[in-house]
Amino acid sequence: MNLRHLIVSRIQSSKKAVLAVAVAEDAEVLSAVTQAMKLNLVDAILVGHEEEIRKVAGIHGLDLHGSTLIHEPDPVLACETAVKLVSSGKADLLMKGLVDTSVLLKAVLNKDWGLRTDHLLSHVTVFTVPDHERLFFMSDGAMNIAPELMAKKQIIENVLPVTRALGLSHPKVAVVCAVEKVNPKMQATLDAQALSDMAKAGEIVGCDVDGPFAMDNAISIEAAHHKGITNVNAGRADVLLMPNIEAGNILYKAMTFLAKGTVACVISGAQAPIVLTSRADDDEAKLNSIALAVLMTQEKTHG
Ligand code: COD
Repeated sequence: MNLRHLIVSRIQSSKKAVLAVAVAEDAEVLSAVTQAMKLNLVDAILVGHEEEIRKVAGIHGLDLHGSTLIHEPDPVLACETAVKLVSSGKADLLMKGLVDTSVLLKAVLNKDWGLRTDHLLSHVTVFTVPDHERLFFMSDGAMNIAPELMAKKQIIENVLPVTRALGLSHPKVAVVCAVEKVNPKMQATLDAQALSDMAKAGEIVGCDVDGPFAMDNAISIEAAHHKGITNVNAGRADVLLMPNIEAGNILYKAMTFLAKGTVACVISGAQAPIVLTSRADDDEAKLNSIALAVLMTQEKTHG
């Protein structure tokens, strides 16, 4: 399955989105942004050290034609400028460049000029892996460090606009733990039971929520049968809700670096979609993520 083709094929609007890039002086970021411009997905506003941006583009033969450059050499101020471009309506999307995730997210969460809403913000990853003809969604591997029960509920809710945008209107969410049975000593399993109960009581809508599941019986029907798990959704998860940022981030890196998976990521729940990939991700992951964020602008809400 070609993730980029799938995402791009679902973009209906022919109007380009305006993408504000915070600290744009990075080869992979500029490569992804210039490719997105060539695909007519975006017009870019590149905020950062102008001379460095031009130098990096020159070294890698990247054509910045059509982009606007704003010189702001200080990374914290570059994040502020890029966030304000979005919150003021001058740009539709935000993208992280060569800057620590937490620096950009602190700007995003600024109470006066950030991109907060009355909902939690969280990071959603879509990935495909060779030999599996299906999409997997995973959250949260990059923003919420140790979410408590009600934060996990909102993390699930933030995944739903992303699954909908990719054609899954009622996904199956697996609350992933270390084991598939509730163990009072493992908070994640108690949360899983509570989230599953909330969904059954209609407090989480638009998806099935089941758990606790271990990773194997969340995604493999055979593993679920082998363990005698009778839940009809066992082994069929579309969405993997991870217990904390470590588990989510490790799964993300394992899928990309070990399983040769393809990913696209977005922060959901903010006033606008935010492209936030790991600095180690290649330009393909970054381009896929820009395309996903453009697709998300078609959704009425971003979370
Ligand atoms: N959604 C909405 N509001 C939030 C969120 C959220 N996910 N997180 C915090 N807030 C609000 C709080 O309610 C509060 O009003 C304010 O923001 C500050 O909250 P703190 O003090 O808990 O948060 P910060 O500013 O110290 O940190 C927020 C970060 C998102 C920066 C922090 O959680 C973080 O560093 N996350 C991990 C980022 C990271 O390193 N990822 C690496 C993998 S790529």
